[in-house]
Amino acid sequence: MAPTQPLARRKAGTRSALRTTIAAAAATLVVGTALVVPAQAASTLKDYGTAAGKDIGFALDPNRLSESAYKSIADSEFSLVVPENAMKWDSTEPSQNSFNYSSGDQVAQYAAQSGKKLYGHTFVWHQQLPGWVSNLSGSALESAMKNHITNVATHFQGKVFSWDVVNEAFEDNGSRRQSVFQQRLGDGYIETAFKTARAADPTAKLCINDYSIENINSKSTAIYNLVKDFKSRGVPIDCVGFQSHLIVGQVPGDFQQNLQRFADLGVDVRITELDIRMNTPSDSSKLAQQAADYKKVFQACLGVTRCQGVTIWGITDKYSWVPGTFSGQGAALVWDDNYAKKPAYDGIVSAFSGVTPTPTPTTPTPTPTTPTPTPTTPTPTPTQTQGPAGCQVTYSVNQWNTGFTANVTIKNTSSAAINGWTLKFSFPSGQAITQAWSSKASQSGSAVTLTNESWNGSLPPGGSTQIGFNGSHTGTNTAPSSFTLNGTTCS
Ligand code: G2I
Repeated sequence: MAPTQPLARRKAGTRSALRTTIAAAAATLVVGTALVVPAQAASTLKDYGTAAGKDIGFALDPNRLSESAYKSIADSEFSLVVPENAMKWDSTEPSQNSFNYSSGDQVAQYAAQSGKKLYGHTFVWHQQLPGWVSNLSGSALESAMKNHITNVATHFQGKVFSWDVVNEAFEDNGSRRQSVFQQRLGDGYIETAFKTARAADPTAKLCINDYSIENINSKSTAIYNLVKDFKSRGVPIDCVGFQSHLIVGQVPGDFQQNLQRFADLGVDVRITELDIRMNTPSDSSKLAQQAADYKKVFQACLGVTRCQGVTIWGITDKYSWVPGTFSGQGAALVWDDNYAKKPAYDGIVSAFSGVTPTPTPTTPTPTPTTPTPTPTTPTPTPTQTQGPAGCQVTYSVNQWNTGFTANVTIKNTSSAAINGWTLKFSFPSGQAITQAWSSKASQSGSAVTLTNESWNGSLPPGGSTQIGFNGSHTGTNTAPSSFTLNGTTCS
């Protein structure tokens, strides 16, 4: 999974006692200081997407950005952001002609500052529609709809590159949903909405978006026919969004074929709201199936040139909309309640087989605190739940003359959840950690102890987490030959 080559595990050479003493002293001095050498982080979903020419998006609730684990995944893993709720009608125009962009602007600001594409969601939808809209009739409703689209599109022009213009306009049987727009304006309202959006922002891509259209069925065919009709009459439409709120084990076999038939009409396609739910609680077999399902969805997009990318409807299971809507279901996203990567993450990465990720160089955030004193006695291992089989550690480095960055993946290969972990190993050739991220590091002589942060301590069966550190070496940088996790030797 990691782009860097794992160092060959060579037998540690003998080192003089003097050198060990010096290295240990150096470790004591430098732990907690920042190196100025830019480090290269492990590959992220965004890196794979960039290399494959696909956007990797997520739905953002800007209120969660104050949570550091949320923000750090948002920052590093995605190239596109869509507001989960912040640009919907009830947020942007809660009372008639009185526009409120505070939440939407927060999302736009985050997109700009984190270098992500901003996808707009959504102008016309029967849900999250303020009551005043439903009280209008006939031409007043049409004017209000046009006014809404024009104002919101104009406000975000140059920031939002693509809009869901109309959302969920069809029923499963392919008939029009009897929304207030359909009932009072008739079939033509979709066309009116698209024309209004094009006039307001001629630069934005305009999409129709819906759920349960991932396979070839009555509903997707109704949208297919609408797109075909719009294209033949010159009504503006650029893209179709396939929400993909799916169920574990039920990814349609004809997903790619369905995406392709839309692409062949001359529109872009995109997976816009992906999540794959299961009956809770999760277990290792459901999580493995979910990983295979995420892989299948990404493969469907990768197999279609006009598929622009995949957006996941959130980051952590903790904040997913699913349990609130489908009682007894959830665990639908890629990171669990504690921000640990689920097997789905590796499932997605495996969909990119053959793609060499475009690395994201990052400079590690300097540790703001005073150096962590090197403990002289080993840190006691807290009581852990440890399954029978144990753990797997992947250790890879990027190195230069006297420094290196290590990326370490810790995987729980046991059948029990790990709640809190301590990883221990020895440096064989006098290396010293200078700065660690995603774990708390201490070093005593050659012995290194890394313990979880509050947000990555839980590793479900099959779950993994990535941590990293910068270090110094004296010319030889032999990789540690063995690791223990909570006292168990890892493979
Ligand atoms: O329902 C899942 C998605 C289906 N496709 C369109 C999407 O826009 C929709 O997203 C969900 C959001 O994920 C939820 O967060 O849309 C829901 C509304 O239909 C959103 O839920 C709402 C709650 O219903 C409100 O009570 C709450 O105030 O989220 C609001 C903000 O947290």
